[in-house]
Amino acid sequence: MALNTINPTETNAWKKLEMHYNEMQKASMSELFQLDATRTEKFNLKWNDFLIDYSKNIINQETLQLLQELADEVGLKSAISDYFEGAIINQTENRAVLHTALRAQESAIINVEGQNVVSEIYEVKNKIKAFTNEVTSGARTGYTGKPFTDVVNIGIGGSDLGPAMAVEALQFYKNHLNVHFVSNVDGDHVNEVIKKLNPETTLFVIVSKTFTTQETLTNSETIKKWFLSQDFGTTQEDIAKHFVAVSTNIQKATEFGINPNNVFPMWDWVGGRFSLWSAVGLTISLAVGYDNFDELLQGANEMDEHFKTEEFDKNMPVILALLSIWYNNFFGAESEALIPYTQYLQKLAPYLQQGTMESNGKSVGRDGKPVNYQTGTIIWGEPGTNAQHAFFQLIHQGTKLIPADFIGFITPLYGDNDHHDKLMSNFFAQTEALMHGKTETQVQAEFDKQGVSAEKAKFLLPFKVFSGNKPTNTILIQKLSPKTLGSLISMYEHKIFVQGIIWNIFSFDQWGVELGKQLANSILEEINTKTVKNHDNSTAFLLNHFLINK
Ligand code: G6Q
Repeated sequence: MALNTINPTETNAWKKLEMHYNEMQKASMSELFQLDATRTEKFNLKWNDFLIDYSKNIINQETLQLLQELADEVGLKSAISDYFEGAIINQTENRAVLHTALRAQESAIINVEGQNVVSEIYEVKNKIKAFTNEVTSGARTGYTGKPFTDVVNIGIGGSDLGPAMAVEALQFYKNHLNVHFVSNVDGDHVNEVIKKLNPETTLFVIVSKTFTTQETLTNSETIKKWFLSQDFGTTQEDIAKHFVAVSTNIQKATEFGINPNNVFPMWDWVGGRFSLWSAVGLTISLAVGYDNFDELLQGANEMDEHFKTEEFDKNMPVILALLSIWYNNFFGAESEALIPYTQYLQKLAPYLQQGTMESNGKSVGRDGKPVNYQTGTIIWGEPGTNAQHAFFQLIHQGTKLIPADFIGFITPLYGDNDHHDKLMSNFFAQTEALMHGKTETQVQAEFDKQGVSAEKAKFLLPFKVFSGNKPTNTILIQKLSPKTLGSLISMYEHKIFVQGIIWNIFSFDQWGVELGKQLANSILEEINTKTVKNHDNSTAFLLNHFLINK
């Protein structure tokens, strides 16, 4: 079934939201709190180990009501069913979108073109499990009989960012294996990694859905060449012991020298940026053990069920998506910040940048016509408290409205409460300060207390005032674990989906990325043959400068 093609701006709810925005644009959150002592009770969600307090937003109950009407009018409910049931919702590539099936229970029935895919998924999961156990136990060895000590994930984009983010996030749960990632075609990247490796004890996982990606193939060939260098006494046959692949293209992987038994299949209904739940997550499983990998999937599955079954007013991904639409489309916010108060989630923002911006960075509606409203939000962020010492200035006192998600955990993994209490006091203090700001009276009172002269106070006062009223969501989770990480990622995946449905765009293709792949290939040919062909003046000038000076 095809998704509908409703222009959201033509819905009744949108028109009502525009009028409502005129009333709300000057609303003060601090005042809203003063007027309603039960505000937080109304605007928080509790589910499993998650609490989301979204009361620090420029909303009232009518805002939420109208945003939900918008979701109803664009047919979100039936779109969610289509998504989970394997309908061809990636219409421009004629594919289902079923990363949710990868974390479904074994008893689930999910059909793609009339065939239940769950048993195939579990076959691959069992293969991941067996392989992981062989590597981590030392039963599987390299060409000199030594157990593996290092794993190198070779992939880019969706075949890199998810595993890299999750391995970093789950460092606390890691085993003895050293894990490395090679993604960029920049030769300096791969050479820096090679420098740290011993060929006898290193396992290479080539992750490429297509097995045609220039960066990944170039890096894999460079590593293969290094692996076969005479000093190591390796032979062609040893490749099969040290290289495995994750791909839909078994033939190409075999041509590289990989034993077909060591190719972990994936499916075209898994989009790269949503693929960490498939065999693309093999490196995660190797790094933290299969049971933890399975817990990650379990956590995602539980969030899937929440999203699929919960009413919109209690549904975490839906509420987060609607709030984001409110700021993006009515307040004209240009970006959103994502601030995890844990160093482990330092790669969360880059990871979700791909998920969010590759999915919803579209300007043509599902009806093939250009959209006349804003889509894709820009996501950025860094862990707190580091971010506070850097770009928070602009969030507090800049000219732009930047709604922010603050993600924090109640229990620290190493149990260091001294550090954790300091960390979390910053976490709570920031959202409070962003909301209340600091008034002239408060600043003046501080000056009086400090004995600042009247003249100096007059000069400094405007710079020390904070207007406040900056919206935040506080996402407070019990503890960072494979399971809660799975739920967190799944929550953001579904937020992306909801936004794409409301914006009437196709979230699961990426023609902009495909374009980049083609363009680079034709310029490479010109660099190889040292013949600069027809380009605009600037590009020709740059290419010539590069060729002359290289
Ligand atoms: C993700 C994108 C893109 C893709 C990479 C790698 O949704 O399509 O980031 O994952 O281009 O592609 P391969 O896995 O085919 O090498």
